[in-house]
Amino acid sequence: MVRSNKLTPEEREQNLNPLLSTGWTVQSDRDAIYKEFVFKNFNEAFGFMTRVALQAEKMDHHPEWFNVYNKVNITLSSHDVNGLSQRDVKLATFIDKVVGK
Ligand code: H2B
Repeated sequence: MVRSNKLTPEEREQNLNPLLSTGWTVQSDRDAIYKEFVFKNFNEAFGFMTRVALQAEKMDHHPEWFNVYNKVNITLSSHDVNGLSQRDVKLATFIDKVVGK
């Protein structure tokens, strides 16, 4: 299993900044990104979660998330490097693609 390293300042500029412009934010208390997604109802939210879950399992990279009814709050970080890696960038990009925004 190839695990990627913590993002360098250059990678943050190149790969992380585009995600911040779609609504992801860097947590103030840890090196992780966070975004809240709102859907029409639970069915839409859970359908979204199912698609993300299948991709996460394929990547062996899993979200920290919290769902209530139509809202899904997602935090991404790479526990093995105690911070952000390219795996977080890849999963966040996939998640944005699933919701189409
Ligand atoms: N998910 C996330 N977000 N970070 C990790 O470091 C991580 C993971 N590590 N999923 C994986 C699983 C590791 O625990 C397994 C053993 O490959």
